[in-house]
Amino acid sequence: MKLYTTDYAPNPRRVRWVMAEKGIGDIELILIDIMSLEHRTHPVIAKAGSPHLPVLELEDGSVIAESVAIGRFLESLYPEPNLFGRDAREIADIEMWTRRLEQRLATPLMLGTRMKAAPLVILEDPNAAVGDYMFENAAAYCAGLDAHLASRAFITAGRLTIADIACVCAFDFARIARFRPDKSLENVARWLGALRERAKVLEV
Ligand SMILES: N[C@@H](CCC(=O)N[C@@H](CS)C(=O)NCC(=O)O)C(=O)O
Repeated sequence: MKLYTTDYAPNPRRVRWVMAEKGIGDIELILIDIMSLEHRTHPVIAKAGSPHLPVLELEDGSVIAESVAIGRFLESLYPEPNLFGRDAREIADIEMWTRRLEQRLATPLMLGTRMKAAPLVILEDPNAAVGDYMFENAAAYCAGLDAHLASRAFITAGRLTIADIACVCAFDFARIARFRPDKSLENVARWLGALRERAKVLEV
């Protein structure tokens, strides 16, 4: 299999993080130069029906897109360590948190960054007001997340899951547009610090 990926982008990084957690070493990484818009004309990426990364190409030449869908596919091939849930209840909780955090936090952070970060003008028409709105929404959600994390080291299930990975990748990406969770949110800071350290060790 081949993973079409790119440096610095949050969604491909989610998949590389899943691969690192699971010790997956037999998927070839194909580096795409997103800043020269290589992804918009690449024939394999075109098969996914949307010019976005990551894309996983299977041995039969078919493709899977969407970072969480790719992660879920990899989990079925490489079950350990479990990142998507071991039983019905865990699967539901992890899905609930992943979707909630995607909609309320990760997407506003990623879109806000695209609207505000000067180098990304190649990909997006910048609009600082829309970017500010996205960041204000993400910042407001962070307060609730801080309360949730007061008694937890991870978002749910008592261990690292795709919900943590999806979120941390968005927080890290938003640093290029200078988004930082409010300093008073100590639980978010502790959680982010621990997971950034983990990602550093895994080199993702
Ligand atoms: N929901 C998709 C989002 C994919 C996406 O937006 N990828 C970005 C990189 S993080 C991209 O390829 N952008 C290219 C562009 O905007 O032209 C996923 O989770 O994989």
